[in-house]
Amino acid sequence: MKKRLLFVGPPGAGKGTQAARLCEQHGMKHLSTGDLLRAEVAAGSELGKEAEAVMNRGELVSDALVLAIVKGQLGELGDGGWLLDGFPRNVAQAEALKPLLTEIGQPLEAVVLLELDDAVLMERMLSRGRDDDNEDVIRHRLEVYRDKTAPLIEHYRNQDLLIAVDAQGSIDAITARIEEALTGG
Ligand code: B4P
Repeated sequence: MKKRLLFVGPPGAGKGTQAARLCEQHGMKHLSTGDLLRAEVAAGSELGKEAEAVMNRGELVSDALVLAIVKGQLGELGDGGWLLDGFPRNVAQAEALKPLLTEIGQPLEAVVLLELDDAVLMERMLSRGRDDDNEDVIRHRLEVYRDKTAPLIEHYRNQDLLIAVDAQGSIDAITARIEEALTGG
């Protein structure tokens, strides 16, 4: 199975949910920029204070801040495989990531795109109830996704790395779909 991965998809598509399961089942390291940012917010660090307002507006945190966090974690990736969840979020972050992975001798093997309708995304996020999960903010996050993150789909398709997976259905069914896609089935 391919084990050096990125997850891309609209907010609420289930990237965090599926990434945690896949990493647990296959002994891979899970690196979620959303979780790392929320940990900084909870710790009340300077970085967290800067990120909190941006996240609660549904905007993307600055590339410099996210890259600083990711760079600090790359040494911890190990050699059992890894999954970057929610990063990169735009083409600039993707371009910054590539040489960092080359430097550690661990190039990317696949980019999993989780695809889901807006109505289902909205429903899932409203029931999750995180601080940045109210209807206006979610709408804005969907716009930001289309504007800034969706261009990554073409970016990685052109590099022959993109695998699109239908993210509708039960959590188990989606995990099975992802595993099948990653083993070339
Ligand atoms: P993230 O933490 O990445 O979260 P997300 O996109 O909102 O959700 P995800 O797709 O992981 O969905 P989840 O599994 O939770 O981003 C949050 C914010 O952080 C961003 O808006 C941004 O401000 C900032 N940020 C993060 N990375 C950044 C970067 N690289 N650059 C700049 N800013 C960055 O699932 C959603 C809900 O659905 C859950 O309640 C789950 O239980 C449920 N669910 C999942 N699968 C389901 C299924 N199959 N059926 C029913 N419910 C399901």
